[in-house]
Amino acid sequence: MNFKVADLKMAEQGRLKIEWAESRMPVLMALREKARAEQPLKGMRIAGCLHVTKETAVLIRTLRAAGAEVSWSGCNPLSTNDEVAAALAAEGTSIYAWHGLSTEEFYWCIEQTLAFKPTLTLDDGADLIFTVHSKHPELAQSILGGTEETTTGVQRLRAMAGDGKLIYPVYAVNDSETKWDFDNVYGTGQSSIDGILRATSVFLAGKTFVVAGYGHCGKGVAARARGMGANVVVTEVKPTQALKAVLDGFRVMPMDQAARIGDIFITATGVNDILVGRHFEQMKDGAVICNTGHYDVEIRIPELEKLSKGKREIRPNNEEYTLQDGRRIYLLAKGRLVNLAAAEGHPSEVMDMSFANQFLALCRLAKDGRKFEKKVYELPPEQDQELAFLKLSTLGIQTDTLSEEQKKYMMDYSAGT
Ligand code: XFA
Repeated sequence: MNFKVADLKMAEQGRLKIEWAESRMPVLMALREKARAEQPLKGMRIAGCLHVTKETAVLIRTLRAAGAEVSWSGCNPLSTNDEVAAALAAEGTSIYAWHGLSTEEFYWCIEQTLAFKPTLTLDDGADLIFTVHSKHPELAQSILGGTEETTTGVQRLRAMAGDGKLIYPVYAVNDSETKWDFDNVYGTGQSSIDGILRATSVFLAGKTFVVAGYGHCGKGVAARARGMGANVVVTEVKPTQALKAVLDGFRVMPMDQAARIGDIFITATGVNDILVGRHFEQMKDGAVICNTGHYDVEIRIPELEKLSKGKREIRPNNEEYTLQDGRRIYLLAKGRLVNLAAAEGHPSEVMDMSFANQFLALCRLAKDGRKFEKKVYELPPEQDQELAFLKLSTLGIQTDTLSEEQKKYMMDYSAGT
């Protein structure tokens, strides 16, 4: 038995979930059909350590259709969907993942995937690559390269490469425009609103909706909240970002002012202590507060606790805090990422782009990995264009193309102005 999952009997439910995701992931499906004929991953053994979700299952099926053998573990004990894991095991993927596994079990699962002597690795958070480096450096001899999905993972790998410690080449999939831009702006934008609605069922039209941080995530959330008729206020620290928010038509002010007028607050800064005691003291009765930025540090919950005389869970993912004077503040998802805790994370259509980048990165490594240095590589910008073009085609949308004369005009510097 080359798998360990919670319960194989869940496979049928898992298959339905995967099929639904497949119907929403046209780019990966198009790449799969092409790869079935061309077999770009023939002979490759891929070890993956990535959230076991229905979207990841679509990626795994694509890797296998392209000729690879695959061995998988989940990268987070809480993101594994047991039904999906069962479906993958039942169709012959060697997968070691179940919901809620312990840290010890997590590393056991990674060891199982490495026992299969991979030629390529795929990471989300770099745990697999780190395990190869620290425990099985000899495996690097037969590893052509790896990929990394996240910002944090890429940062760590760059630090390693800087110290000359990286023992095989890695593609920073995160840094592709069709990955982070679409994840952060469009994925986080929709899923955060989705989380707020599921946890509260509030009417957004006419509400004052305060977005802390106008980076990619904040920008996406602000745009979607406005689309639902909310009156959006942005808070920022960086002048260029604040100016962009102003020119995009949002009101910008310090949180000390916004705290008094907001109905709904969402933090998307990546920094700690964005909403703190003095803000809670000023908020209106009924204010809703949540976070879609960095873990659970953006809202200083201990201060909310201290200011409150009582709290109760009024709905799932929604805690009502009653302050000394009777005002109520509603904290969603305990200040953790509201789009993960109260909704379902990025929609499949968004993961389609990230995972298409993963797939093409692995194909590049299979073809040319031997020629690469032990560094962190970015994917070529042409790949972004190729994927965006594919996504547009699946939406039935065509664009204009430059004529030869236009291209010549653009390149010409002899004529002056
Ligand atoms: C769970 C993901 C994390 C799920 C799975 C089930 C549900 C919700 C935990 C994840 C990431 Cl840390 O998937 C989410 Cl019910 N994703 C990625 C994702 N988001 N990330 C929003 O959806 C991006 C990110 C995050 C959270 C970057 C940096 C820090 C935190 C994997 C995935 N998502 C699609 C799920 N659709 C059901 O496959």
